[in-house]
Amino acid sequence: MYTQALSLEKQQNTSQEDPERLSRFQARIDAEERIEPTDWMPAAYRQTLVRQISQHAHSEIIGMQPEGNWLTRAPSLKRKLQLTAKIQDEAGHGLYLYGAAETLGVSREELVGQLLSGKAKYSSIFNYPTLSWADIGAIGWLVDGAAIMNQIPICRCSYGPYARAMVLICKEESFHQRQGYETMMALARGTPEQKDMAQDALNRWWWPSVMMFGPPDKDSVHSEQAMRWKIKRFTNDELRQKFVDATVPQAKYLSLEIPDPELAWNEATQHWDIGPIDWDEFWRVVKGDGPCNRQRLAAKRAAHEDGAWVREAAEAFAAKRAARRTVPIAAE
Ligand code: BYC
Repeated sequence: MYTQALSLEKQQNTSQEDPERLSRFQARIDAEERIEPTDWMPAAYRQTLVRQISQHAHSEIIGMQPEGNWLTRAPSLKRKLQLTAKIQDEAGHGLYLYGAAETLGVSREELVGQLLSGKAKYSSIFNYPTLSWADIGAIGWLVDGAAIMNQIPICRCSYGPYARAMVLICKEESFHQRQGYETMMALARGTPEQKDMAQDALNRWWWPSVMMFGPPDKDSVHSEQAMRWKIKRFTNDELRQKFVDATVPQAKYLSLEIPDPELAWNEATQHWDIGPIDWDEFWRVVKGDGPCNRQRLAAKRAAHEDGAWVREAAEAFAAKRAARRTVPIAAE
């Protein structure tokens, strides 16, 4: 179906820059209509979605690695089960999102190839190491907390398959956030050493989580157009502020200190002001020079190679089944 839609679009592409057609498309977006895979869409809208959805999928897949690091060392059976389930959820999110990207006419092989070659981006946050068990709590609390803040509005994205995929994903992320916060709460109320672990994890994950929302609005190259197309509903800075406002009271409740001496309540704006963000660090990590970028890609490449036999077996099985299905029809 999607191949048909794509070839139809190729014919239509000749008139793609047709201003009337573009304004009809924009009018549908403005009227909050959902765009579906077989609908006409500007090539740039398609490209923006493929870029964003595939980066999102890669992030879910690479995001399994820092957490996977603690599976064998979780402090109890209950914690191990929780973490296993959470990591499985992330894998599911990745597959859902690759599926949503495929509706735009790009194959999963191509997208995974872009990740393995280092061409595709994934979230900066997953290039930081998980040094202690408390990091698992901090990831759930802060990283999933940031993810929810960013992703709830995507449930209202103008592109149907992405918006629908986000509904289930957000429900699960919300559960992950609670699991992380509860882990932090157990540590923060535990022994002094456990509380120190929780504080140390917050110290290391706070700024990378704040950076997750992307560059400041003035440097965000895609925001303006993505907002016009209602792919994004809030700018990077707006979402970052929402995250800070929601998280500061949560840290207070844990009696943990956010590692920002300039953090202050602003009576005039009714928001928390934060100190300067180290954007040099952000861009270093995004460009491949974070603490774990090489390790993450190497692990993904090795897993992909090790899994070649599974893909081959699945293909052979599918071919066998297809051949079986054609026999009775041929006999008729
Ligand atoms: N890391 O113009 P901008 C998760 C790039 S999954 C790396 O503002 P845009 C979770 C950006 O791609 C987390 N790169 O871009 C999973 C662009 O470069 P390109 C992922 C970043 O797209 C498991 C350039 O900077 N979430 O939460 O309008 C367990 C300029 O940026 C980052 C999603 O993917 C970054 N942090 O806005 C737990 C959500 N930020 O592409 C949790 C969907 C920016 O031109 N994605 N860049 O080469 C989005 O909402 C948007 O794509 C972003 C960026 C807000 C991330």
